[in-house]
Amino acid sequence: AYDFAANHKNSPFQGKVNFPTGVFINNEFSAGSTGKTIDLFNPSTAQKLTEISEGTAEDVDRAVKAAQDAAENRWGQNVHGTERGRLLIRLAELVEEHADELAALESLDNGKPYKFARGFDVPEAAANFRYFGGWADKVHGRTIDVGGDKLAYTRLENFDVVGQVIPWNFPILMAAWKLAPALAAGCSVVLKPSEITPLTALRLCSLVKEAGFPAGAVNVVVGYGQTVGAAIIDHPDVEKVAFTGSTAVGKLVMKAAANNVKAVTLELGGKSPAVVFDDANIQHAIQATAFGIWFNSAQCCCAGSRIFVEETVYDEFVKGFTAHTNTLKVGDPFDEDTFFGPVVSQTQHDRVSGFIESGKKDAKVVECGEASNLGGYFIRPNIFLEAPAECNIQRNEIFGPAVTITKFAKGADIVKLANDTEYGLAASVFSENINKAHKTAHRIKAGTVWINQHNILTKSVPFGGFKQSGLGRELGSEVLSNYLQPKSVFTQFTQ
Ligand code: TXE
Repeated sequence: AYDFAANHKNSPFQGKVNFPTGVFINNEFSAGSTGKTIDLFNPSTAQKLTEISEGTAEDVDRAVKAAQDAAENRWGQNVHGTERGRLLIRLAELVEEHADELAALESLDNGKPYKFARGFDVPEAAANFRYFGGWADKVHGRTIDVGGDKLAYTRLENFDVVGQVIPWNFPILMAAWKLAPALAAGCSVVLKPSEITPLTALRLCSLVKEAGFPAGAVNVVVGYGQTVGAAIIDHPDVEKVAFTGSTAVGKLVMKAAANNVKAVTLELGGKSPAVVFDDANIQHAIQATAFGIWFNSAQCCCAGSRIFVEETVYDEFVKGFTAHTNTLKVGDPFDEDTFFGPVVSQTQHDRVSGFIESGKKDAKVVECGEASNLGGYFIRPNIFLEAPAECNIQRNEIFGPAVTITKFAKGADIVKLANDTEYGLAASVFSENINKAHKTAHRIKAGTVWINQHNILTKSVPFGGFKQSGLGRELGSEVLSNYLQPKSVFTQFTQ
């Protein structure tokens, strides 16, 4: 067992945790079919943490069969929404009961500060299970007046088996975002967590079983994208796929799903703008845009990575933003005062560092905070000033602690610049002028526009991309339609 007390004196959770292993099918853990393993690393030390059983296409096939069997015999249309809701709410309670442990595990596996895992990721995961538990018996069709001796009504029927593939930036929360609405709708699920951060999704599986979900309703196969991920997307009996990850892989998923005309929803990358007008509350805008980019070491799909500031307040903003960023500590995720943990992996460290090096050639850089000497995948925050619109760091998703701040002329059409990206996931507008703020929000092409805040997400507000940031919506009542198909029943009275 992994002993938090022995390894992390500063961890608020001091218990021991048995690392879950393998593949979870039919409410049982097992090893992958080949017996191979995947090494997991602690991002804070770059040391190997453990190894985890590697799933395969064969395991995916076993998981799909289990899910289908559940759909036919124990789940889906066999279980009324009220009971599905009860199970989801029980799962929410179990997540809350184990919140300290789950947060510590998340922090260890992903590198995010414990205080954020405990204060946001884990409670918000529980909140998703509870919220969608509430929806489970409130989803139904409608009756349509077609006149004469006829009756038409619709039923919203769940897909039997859905496949879900999720990334490493919010491991337990992404699992909850995907599982909660699918289970509320009555689908059976085969989910692949990221091979880099599978620990909390697997721990969640034991809570799914404890909550009383029938065998086969939730199946999790850990493995690589090209093997397990592709096997889920390609499987002929998986009727719908939901993917969160890079836009590049999202395009592959969409193409592969075309082979059997699978329903697809995609939540992909972004290059979200934050627009600060000179009539904003500047101190507030500084704090909010800093949170908008730096939260989770900027590993957020909706991170406000392009900040545009009206020229009249640009100097004041840059000075305040830099000073504020300098107060945010880079360090051990278990330290109470840490804001920036490491980025998630060596690969991401190299990728983000490459962007930062290229940015230094194109723009003026302000390096903030202190470089960590902890030995893990730490990157201090970098602020790039006046980067040209066409350069690498202005166009591409960096997904690490780097931001551009760009000046715009007073009265210039900033929306054109904000929209000058292939992405459209999110944006924010800072102004005390309600008319300007809302009019600007309406013109920005993005699935979410925040006014006077950035990076605020919750279970009841839909979230998803315009343009190449995705298809379909997560969260809110909107996400339920991803997992349901309407059936029309059209009757002729004969007497
Ligand atoms: O993502 P991948 P990576 C962006 C971000 C980041 C970059 C690369 O810019 O720097 O992507 O990250 C699975 N078929 N985002 O390479 O590969 C994979 O195993 C099926 C933004 O880690 O897209 C993992 O479970 N599945 C994003 C998931 O896809 C495949 C969050 C995401 O990994 C697959 C993550 C395949 N062929 C990265 N290849 C966001 N929107 O939040 C990989 N996967």
